[in-house]
Amino acid sequence: MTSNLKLNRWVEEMATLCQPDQVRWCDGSEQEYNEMFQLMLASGTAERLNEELRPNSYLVRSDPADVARVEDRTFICSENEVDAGPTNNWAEPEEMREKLGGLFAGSMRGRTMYVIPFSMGPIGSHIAHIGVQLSDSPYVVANMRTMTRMGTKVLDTLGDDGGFVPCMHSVGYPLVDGREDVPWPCDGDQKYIVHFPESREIWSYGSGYGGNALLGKKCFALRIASAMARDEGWLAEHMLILKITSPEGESKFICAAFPSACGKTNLAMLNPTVKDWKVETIGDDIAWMKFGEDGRLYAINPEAGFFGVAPGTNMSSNPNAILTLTENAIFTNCGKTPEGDVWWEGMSDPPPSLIDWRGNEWTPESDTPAAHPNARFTAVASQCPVISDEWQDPNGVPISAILFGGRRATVVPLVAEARDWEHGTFMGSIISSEKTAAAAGKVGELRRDPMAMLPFCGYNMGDYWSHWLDIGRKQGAQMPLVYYVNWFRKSDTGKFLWPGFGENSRVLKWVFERCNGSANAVDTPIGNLPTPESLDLDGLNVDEDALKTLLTVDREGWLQELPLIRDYYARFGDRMPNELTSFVDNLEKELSA
Ligand code: SAT
Ligand code: MN
Repeated sequence: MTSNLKLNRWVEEMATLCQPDQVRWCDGSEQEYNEMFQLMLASGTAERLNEELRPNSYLVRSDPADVARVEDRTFICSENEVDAGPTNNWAEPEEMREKLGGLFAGSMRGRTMYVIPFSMGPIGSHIAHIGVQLSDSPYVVANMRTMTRMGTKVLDTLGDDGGFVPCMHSVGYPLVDGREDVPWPCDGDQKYIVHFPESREIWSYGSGYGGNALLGKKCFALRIASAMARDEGWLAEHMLILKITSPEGESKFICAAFPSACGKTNLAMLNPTVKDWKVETIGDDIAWMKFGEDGRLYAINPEAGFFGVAPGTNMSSNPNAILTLTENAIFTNCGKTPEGDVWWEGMSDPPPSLIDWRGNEWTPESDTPAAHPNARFTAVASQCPVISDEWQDPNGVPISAILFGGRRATVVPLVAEARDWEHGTFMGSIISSEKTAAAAGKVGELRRDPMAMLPFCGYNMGDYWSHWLDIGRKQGAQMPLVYYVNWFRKSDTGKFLWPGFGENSRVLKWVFERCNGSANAVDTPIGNLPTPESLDLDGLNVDEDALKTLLTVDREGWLQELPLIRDYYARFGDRMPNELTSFVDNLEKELSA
């Protein structure tokens, strides 16, 4: 219970709607976390891992019909369709409310409704915001305790009249008419992940997995928060935050946005190969940025843990993630070794036999993977060996640079610096990854993912770009420098030209030195590119031809790409900001000159 009238009333109203057997207010304690796992052990949802190999950790297997975010079941229900824009699924809000009312009616019968108060960001930070999730899933309670600041302390901060984002969640599997419970209850056929951006509400039905169910993450911290940020003059972005420190002991903070499968968590925790430089982690997925009194953008990581993709994570791709997971971790849809530890593809040589993520016997000869490709780990950020001292600073950290990146085999160079914020907004708006292997000299089919926000922007993407431009107009010279990076350029024979991983620190170092005005660049039509001498290549084995490809402007390639950008922009109609369209025209002129 709380003294917050609005919260009490809402909880009562939702309990009346969902008809749980009981309502339980979560306090966020360790005891409560353990109790959730006792329940999950009893229901067959979770297994305890070997205490010696993986202390205080659990493996959970989901229903095969519930293994990832469901973008086609995700809706932005703004009053007007045009405010959701062409990149979101829109549904008429009143019709959707009626639909949800029907689905949630009685949806928690036979279960407990947990009240989960949580803070996105350090409690009491002026950049943080509070949400309250109601859920009938103990798995969600346990994960929310790791991923957010959760429990009684949040209610204390909320006080009598504090505001919160209501986040309604049910797995959609009421225990009625003698129906037995199952290890992973969900509604395989009917899933709805619904956002009302104007009234700032989230309603999620039918899934217990990841971003569908841990509503603080993508639903609140990105979709709803992006709409709040637009109205209130700040930024809610799908970005990691890292701290980089020079041998002289000077530190800067950098944000970076990448579409999925570009190694964002790896970059956030990278071990630099440039001598005596240090990189530390603030966040691996989301950044909220507000202006400080000095006019600079200050960022917090609204999350308190990592919910990362397990497959591919190993001691060379991301040692710091592996070390974060040594204890107190939740593993979902990973394989299980005979010794009682977890295993996933790309972790190490496959063991001779396993139980796979579906609970079946598995050997290296099996033609299905042991871990689901979207298998996940959940662990608190404080366990990361390279977590930065500032990661909980309520004032946030001042951002010097923002990186945008995609996965491009062709055209896009290793790094280009935007001339100014407006140009940087243009760069962010054209981020793309190749869907298909690109033929040499020809652009493959592209998947656009502007600012890596395609599935996460809670309103019209055209308006979102206008918001970015507005913010820059207000702050001008105080804005971070912006960069477009590409670790994935390939040769004509299909070989990666850049080694990536820890070697990406060479690009971070150049960015750092650009912010200080101490590294050189050449002005080109697509922005400022490093001179070969300005990029620290000491001890790196990249041949001269590769370097040339990585650091020159592919004029033909860019010219081929401009019509694709124009087509994409055209989708946004009159919501498309003219400034960005002008960049395409200017780029064409400069490239043809
Ligand atoms: O499942 S999450 O949305 O939390 C992670 C992701 O899909 O990016
Ligand atoms: Mn993400």
